[in-house]
Amino acid sequence: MKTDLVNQVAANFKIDGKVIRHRPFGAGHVHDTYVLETNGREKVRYLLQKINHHIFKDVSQLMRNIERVTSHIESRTKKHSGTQPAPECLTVIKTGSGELFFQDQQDGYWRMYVYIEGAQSFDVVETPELAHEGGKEYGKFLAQVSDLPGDELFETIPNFHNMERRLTAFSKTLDEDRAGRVAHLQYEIGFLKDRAEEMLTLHKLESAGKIRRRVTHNDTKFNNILFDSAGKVLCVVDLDTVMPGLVHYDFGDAIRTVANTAREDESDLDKISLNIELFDAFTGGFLEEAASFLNAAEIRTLAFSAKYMTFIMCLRFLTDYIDGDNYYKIHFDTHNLQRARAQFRLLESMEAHMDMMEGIVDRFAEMFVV
Ligand code: GN1
Ligand code: MG
Repeated sequence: MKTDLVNQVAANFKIDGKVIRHRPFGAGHVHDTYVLETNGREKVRYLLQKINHHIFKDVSQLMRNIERVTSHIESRTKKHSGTQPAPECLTVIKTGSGELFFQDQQDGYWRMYVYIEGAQSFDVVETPELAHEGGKEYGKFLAQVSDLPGDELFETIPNFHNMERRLTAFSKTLDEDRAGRVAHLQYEIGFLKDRAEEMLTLHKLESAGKIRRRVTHNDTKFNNILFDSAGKVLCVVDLDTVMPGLVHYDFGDAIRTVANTAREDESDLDKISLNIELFDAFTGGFLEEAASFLNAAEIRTLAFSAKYMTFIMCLRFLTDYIDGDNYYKIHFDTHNLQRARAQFRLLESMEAHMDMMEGIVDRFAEMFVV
C-alpha cells in the first residue's frame, strides 16, 4: 500500500495530530490493517482498516451495526461499574464530517479505531487459565449484546454459517471446477460428503423451534479476544459479523481455535489434536457466564457445535481452494488446502473425543444452570 494513500485517507478522520508513521498490522484473512502513530499531544495510536467490501458489501450497514454494538456495550459497562471503564470494547473514530467510514476515490472503504495499547492475542492457547478467561469473555459478550435495543442487527454476510447454503455452494464449486483441482481431491471431497447429513442437525433444531437466534459474534476465533500484558482480558474485537446467529456458532468457533493443539493452518498434521483440558477450561468459563440464559436444547448441542464450526471451516477453505482462492488471503499456492486439511484432522480428533466433550458440558451445566 502506498504511504501517501494511508496518509491521505487518515487525514479524513478526527485524529489528534498528523500521521508520522504507519505499518501493516495483524494476521486477519480479510481486511488490510495499519497502525498509525501521530504527532498529536494525546499520544494515542490508531488502527486504520481498509474494509474488504467484496465480502462486506454494505459498508454503511456494517458500520452502523458496529456503532450500535460498541455504544451499547460501553453504556452497559458504565451502568454496571458506575465509573469510566477500562476499554471493554473498540472505540470507533469518525470522519471529520461525522461518518463512520470514509470512501476514497478508488472505491476503497476505510474505518478507524483507537489502537488498544499493550494488548496481545493468542493464535495457540497453552494454559487452562487463559482458556478459562477466554470462555468467560465470550460468554460475557453474549450477555452484553443480549439486550441490544432496537431492530435486529443487519446481516452483514447473509447466511454466513448456514450449513445448507455452504453445502450448496460447495457442490456448485465442484461442478464448475474453475481451477481444475477437483480430480486430485477425491479423499477430501468424500470426507466432507460423509459428514454432510449430520451437519444439518442445528438447522433442523432451529426449524423445529427448539433453538433460536440471538445476537452472536460469529467470528469467535480465540485471537479475537485481547488480553493485557499480564494476561488479563481486555475486550472482544472483530465485530464485523455481530448479527443474529446461534450460540453454537460462537461456542463452536472458539473451541475450534482454543482447544486446537496447533495453528489453524498447521502443515504437520500429527501436531493437531483436540486438547480436552483446554476444552474443559473454556467450557467452564463460558457456561459460568452463559448457562443462565441458554435453554436445554442449546446446551445439549454445545459439544456438537465444535464439530459443526470445524466442519464449516473445512468446507469453506476447501471450497475456496477449488474455486481458485478468491475469498481468503493466502500466503502460498496451497494455503487453503493446507488449512482445510488441518481442520479435517482437528475434526477427526473431536469425533474421537465427543463423549468426553459432552460429559464436560453436562457437568458444567449442572453446576451453573439454576
Ligand atoms: C476470517 O480474517 P478473520 O480472522 O477476521 C473469516 C472467519 C473465519 C476465519 C478463519 C468474514 O476471519 O469466518 O473463521 O477467517 N471471516 C470472514 O481463520 O469470512
Ligand atoms: Mg474477521
